[in-house]
Amino acid sequence: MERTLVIIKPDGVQRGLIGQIVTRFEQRGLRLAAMKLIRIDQALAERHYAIHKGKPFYEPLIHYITSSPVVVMVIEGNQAIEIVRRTMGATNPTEATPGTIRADFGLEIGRNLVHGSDGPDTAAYEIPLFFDEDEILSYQRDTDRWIFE
Ligand code: IDP
Ligand code: MG
Repeated sequence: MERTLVIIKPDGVQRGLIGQIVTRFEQRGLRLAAMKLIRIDQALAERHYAIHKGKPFYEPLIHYITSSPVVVMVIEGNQAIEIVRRTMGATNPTEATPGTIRADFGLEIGRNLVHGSDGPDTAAYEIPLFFDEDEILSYQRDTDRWIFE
């Protein structure tokens, strides 16, 4: 099982899309291992987006992600990282395939609703930024045998 960090960004929360976005992941069969509503402060935003420091969109990105509460989740499943990324769609909603979250709910790259870790190393870095080990739950669902082969 792979774990990935997902964030419903401030626009998703403000626009009342938490339920619909969580549903996209739930209906695929992915399993929630952790979830909470938080406000990301400046220091946490800078750690989370450290890789983008110096890029032209960095300052607006930090402002955006700290501007209002977000929902953070740990989502798990076989190949969860890639499946979450493909469920979210391309970074720029203009290029995202219809049927993905970013295409179906978004228009602009700086308001693209969701974050998902982009690889195993990134997930291993990002998850502990947001969750203590005891906040991440290991459990089985009765439906798992109908979802995981
Ligand atoms: P990702 O979220 O699909 O992994 P990244 O390249 O890691 O995309 O960029 C992180 C976030 O920074 C994006 O989700 C988006 O919110 C923002 N971003 C990336 N590129 C641009 C840009 O060119 N203009 C404005 N915002 C951008
Ligand atoms: Mg990224």
